[in-house]
Amino acid sequence: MRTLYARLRGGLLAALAPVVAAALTLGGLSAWVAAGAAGGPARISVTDGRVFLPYGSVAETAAFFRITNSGDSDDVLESVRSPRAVDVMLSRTVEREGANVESMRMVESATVPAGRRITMEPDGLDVMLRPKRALRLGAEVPFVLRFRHSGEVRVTAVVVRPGS
Ligand SMILES: [Cu+2]
Repeated sequence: MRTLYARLRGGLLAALAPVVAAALTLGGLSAWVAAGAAGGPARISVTDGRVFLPYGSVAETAAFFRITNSGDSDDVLESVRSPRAVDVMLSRTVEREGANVESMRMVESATVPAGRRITMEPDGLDVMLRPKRALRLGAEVPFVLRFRHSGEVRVTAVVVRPGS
């Protein structure tokens, strides 16, 4: 999503750079609960779905979710789809070491370790998509996230202004 946010964030980038670097180092992971007894299954919940309202005539946008694994085994997000969008794919923005340059690449999957939470964000993991029809602020867009062990999780994401 780097190109879409470049204009928006241009003025803020200098101030935000140290924070962004720290977030990337953590890889979007944060501790959720202490690891419990070994051997239990993954327990996945998906919350806080958001889709950025596309800019003007730009067709592509991004969606973000918070994925919590409160179980005892890792799980893997393998795909995302939506009946309201095409070209839905996982992507990750990476900052090249020392180069002060960000680039985005598609990724096949994202591991959600046991006892951890992944928070998607514009400078980390996100879901790229191309809405079939124009999105309206506040509308709810349905998504299906498919996990290797937990199967399909249906969630809705609210259309919000980029950055919120
Ligand atoms: Cu992206």
